[in-house]
Amino acid sequence: MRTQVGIIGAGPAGLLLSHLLHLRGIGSVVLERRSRAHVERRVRAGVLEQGTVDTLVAAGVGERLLREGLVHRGIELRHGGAGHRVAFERLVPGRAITVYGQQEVVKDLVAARLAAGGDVRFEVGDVAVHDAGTDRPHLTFGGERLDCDVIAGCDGFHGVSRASVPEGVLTAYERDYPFAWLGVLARVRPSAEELIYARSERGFALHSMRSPEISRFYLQVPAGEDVADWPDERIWAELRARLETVPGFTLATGEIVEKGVTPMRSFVAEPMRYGRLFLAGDAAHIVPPTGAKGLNLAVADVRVLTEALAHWYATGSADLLDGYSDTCLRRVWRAQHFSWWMTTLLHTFDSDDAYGRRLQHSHLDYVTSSAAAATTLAENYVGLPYERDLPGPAPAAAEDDRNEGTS
Ligand code: RFL
Ligand code: PHB
Repeated sequence: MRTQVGIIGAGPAGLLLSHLLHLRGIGSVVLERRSRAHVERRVRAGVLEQGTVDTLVAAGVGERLLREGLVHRGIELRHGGAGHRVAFERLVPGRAITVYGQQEVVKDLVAARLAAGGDVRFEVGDVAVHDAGTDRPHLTFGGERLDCDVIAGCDGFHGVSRASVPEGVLTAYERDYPFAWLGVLARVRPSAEELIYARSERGFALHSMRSPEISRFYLQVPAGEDVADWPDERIWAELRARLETVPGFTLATGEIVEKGVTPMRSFVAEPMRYGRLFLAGDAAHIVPPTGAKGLNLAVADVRVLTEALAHWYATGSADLLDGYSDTCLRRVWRAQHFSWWMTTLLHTFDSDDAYGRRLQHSHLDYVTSSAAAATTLAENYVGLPYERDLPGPAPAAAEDDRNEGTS
């Protein structure tokens, strides 16, 4: 069997890549280890940057997103007995986020791929990458062989793509955090219109949502926590203790329909490429979810990869493919910093001494009282524009070049 681009993984990265390539007339086959029902039910991200929404809409998969997605023009930071709104409309005019579940994005993409006759195979076991360092890469799975021009590793953090790269090619940069997030989905109306990022002495809590009837919550818990130790009553009591810290706020409670513990990790593999294998999304990098960036980075990566592949097929020039990793890494590292920054701003660290806690309070006070600091948060949270993803020198360097030319 042969295709142009062999894609491993039917998460947002793999599915969107397959769809964007299709729109450029480039064929692909997507190989996914889990069942369709499983990937469509997996509860994960919820915050889409403006650029992600624009990408999905332009690709023709945004119809339900535009209808059902909740547009938010601010978030609340809650600490020290007060709530502070970070108002996007004032700080970053014209930019907003949309709350729409990742599994809904996945459902929309699967439906679009299948409607267009796309080849997406679920429950495909033992996918293996071969000869990625040559110009004849191929994949094997279940006794079959898929020859391709290039392979896209979109198989998440625990996939086979990155693991197949020979020792010494990639450099990993990482940081673990001494806590995890307990995520909860509940059948109850949201208790506020916007997301609430709450820092308390008991730990971080996040109030989010999926729809006017479904709320999504997260609690900072110790790393390695067992979800069995969190019966529903304990979850509600802890959410109340961390969120009901401002006058007049009452947490609405209801039936908990899903809960799970997610480790917190920062990770980047460089370069995001080995020969004809290109890594995209969580296969190449992980951010702690506090900045809501993981899914958005996956979308940004596959946009860049699509452009690079389209250019290669149209002209034979590998210039953009050669720039793929550097182009993506610029956005990736900005998101790494922002996600680490939000995480350290809002979580409690057992290791923190009195000095560390004072620093954190001062930082929170600054972000919630200075327009400059709040603008930094807002600009990163709603997402930086895609112009940053153009190959070539960073804007500052370009400016210097111009100055030199005119002096
Ligand atoms: P995915 O979604 O992990 O998809 C990878 C796919 O590859 C499959 N796979 C394989 N298939 C074949 N062979 C193999 N050997 C395979 N190994 C794996 C897997 O089954 C899966 O279907 O990676 P992708 O596409 O790169 O997408 C990344 C996002 O899923 C991730 O970054 C986000 O969910 C992160 N994230 C958030 N991102 C945001 O932008 N905004 C948020 O609000 C946000 N909140 C979150 C999050 C992630 C969370 N968890 C659970 C990690 C909240 C949480 C709690
Ligand atoms: C979510 O709604 O799942 C969500 C929102 C904001 C985050 C992370 C997750 O920072």
